[in-house]
Amino acid sequence: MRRFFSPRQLAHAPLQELHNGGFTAYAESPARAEAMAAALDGLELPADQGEAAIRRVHAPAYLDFLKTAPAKWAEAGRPGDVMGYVWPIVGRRPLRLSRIDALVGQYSFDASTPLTADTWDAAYWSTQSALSALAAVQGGDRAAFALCRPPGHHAGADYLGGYCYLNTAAITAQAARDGGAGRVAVLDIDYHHGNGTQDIFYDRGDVFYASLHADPATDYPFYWGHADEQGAGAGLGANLNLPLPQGTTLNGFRAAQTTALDAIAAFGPDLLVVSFGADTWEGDPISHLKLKTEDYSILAADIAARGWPTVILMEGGYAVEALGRNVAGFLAGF
Ligand code: SP5
Ligand code: ZN
Repeated sequence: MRRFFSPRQLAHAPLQELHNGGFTAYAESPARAEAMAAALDGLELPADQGEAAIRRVHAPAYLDFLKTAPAKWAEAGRPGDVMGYVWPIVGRRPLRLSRIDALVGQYSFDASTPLTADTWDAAYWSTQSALSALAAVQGGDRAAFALCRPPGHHAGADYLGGYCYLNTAAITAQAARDGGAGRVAVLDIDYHHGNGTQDIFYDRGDVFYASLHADPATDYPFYWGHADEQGAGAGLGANLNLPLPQGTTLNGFRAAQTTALDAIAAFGPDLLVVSFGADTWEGDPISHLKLKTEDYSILAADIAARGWPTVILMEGGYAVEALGRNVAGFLAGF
């Protein structure tokens, strides 16, 4: 299986995130990608396909914000990384504010996703890795992998959050649609609900979103990922959330994944995008599921057995020391 990664994805390195009332070291560190890259042989550099596919998903004003916020922050005399402290509530009036604090509140939903001067470039190359993996599958490969970092599934059309800036899965799914795939499914098996991906496709019937994740009643991102979120309008029935209790082991996870795969089979996709997170591992420092390293090859084999052309994208996973073998095991199982 071909696999893509650019070292330019490493430069993004926020110092800290707000967590439980205090600042802690940023969990989504460059060391994650270095550990995965060290465990995977044959990594290829992605081609530069430009911003067109990104602009099919993200709002122009949001992309301008990602590119210009670090300079505005520095101009305002602020130290450290860009981070919001005031957020508009849902249903905000469309005010045209320009102060950096107002902008970062408008375009984000948490205080654990700082922007640095290197964030845009790293996030851009993360999307290019995803698009190169898609190109390999469009060219006839059975499957391909992109070592996406920063991750993407929490980012919406016009907001960042959850360590995510550009939604690689949504960009890939939309690019597949634009490339001729009639129906695309996204299977999200990161520990967290992919609220951004859900939001982007919520009212569409051509992209099916299915997610296994820790119950948002107990886990981030809290406000999305509940079982009653089933899509709207033309997308009603094309969104499937399968919340899992903390402590779930392989049997429970595998059964839920089979439920998701059966629903995707009924939808009948031409292409599958997998948002793969290794933060479901038993030793993950910020998560509470109990998958073992050897479980990942079993889960991947279950997905592969369905036979769909598949683009696998990296999302979360924060146990740096175990990340390489967990990802390598998943790809080997596929
Ligand atoms: C892509 C992805 O997995 N995003 C997860 C975002 C979760 N953020 C909320 C949890 C914050 C936990 N912070 C722990 C910091 C330890 N230094
Ligand atoms: Zn996650």
